[in-house]
Amino acid sequence: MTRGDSRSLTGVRDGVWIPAFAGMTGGGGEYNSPMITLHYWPTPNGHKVAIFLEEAGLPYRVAPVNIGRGEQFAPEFLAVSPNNRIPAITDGEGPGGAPFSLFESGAILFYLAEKTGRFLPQTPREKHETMQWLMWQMGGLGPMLGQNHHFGQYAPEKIPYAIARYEKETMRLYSVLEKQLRGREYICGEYTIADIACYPWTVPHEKQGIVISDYPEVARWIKTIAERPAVVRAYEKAKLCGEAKMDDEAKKVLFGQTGEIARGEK
Ligand SMILES: N[C@@H](CCC(=O)N[C@@H](CS)C(=O)NCC(=O)O)C(=O)O
Repeated sequence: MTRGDSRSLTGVRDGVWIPAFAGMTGGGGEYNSPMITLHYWPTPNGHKVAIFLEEAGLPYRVAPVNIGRGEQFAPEFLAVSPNNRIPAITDGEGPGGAPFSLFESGAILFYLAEKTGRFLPQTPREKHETMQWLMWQMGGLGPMLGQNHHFGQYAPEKIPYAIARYEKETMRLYSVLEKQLRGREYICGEYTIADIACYPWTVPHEKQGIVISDYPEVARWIKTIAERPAVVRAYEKAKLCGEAKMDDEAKKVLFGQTGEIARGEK
């Protein structure tokens, strides 16, 4: 899919999805509108923010960024997300009412939770516990499962040590989650941004080498979240972007990145 193809998404369903970068003015994005713009591609980190926005019922629009075709290097997108990664948001009504943009899904979830007063407990103890599990996802579950996907599914060479290393780490992390969920409906008791951050990474559990029946609490938690109407809506809308295909071109874009590319010198 090229940027041009993304534009053909104009107007699909209830008007919240817009073509990539439509109306963006440069220097940081869609600042003419008070509505939140989600810079998005249907991947686990992208799903997190779409789930939050659906759960909170915030009006938003989506700017698809086809990371398999290099759209994350467009200057308009880099102005919002200098790390050339999705997700990112622009909020026409940020802190103090001024336009604001953010990248890093954990920071975005925290921002949206504070903005809306949803999915982050207000009492200090519960709030910090939720942040602890959010950080666990950002520093552990996401990156380690990402390496599991890389070496198990995408790497051109099958490296047994790397595959085993990340499969073992995956099993360890699922076991930690399993223990935490004993006696709790959600990770921190009530449904929070910690669940929203972790869930999308556990959806492809089979591909991660996980036998989900070995983790009955995690299986029960996955099913509960999958059935939430907002989660169903987020995944339905994700299909409008198409699939995050890992074809040869995508592998070249995603796995060939160097410092020179990040500096815009290549
Ligand atoms: N820590 C970041 C990770 C974001 C990330 O890795 N995004 C991937 C998709 S899941 C991406 O945009 N990849 C584009 C690239 O590698 O160039 C977050 O949680 O937002």
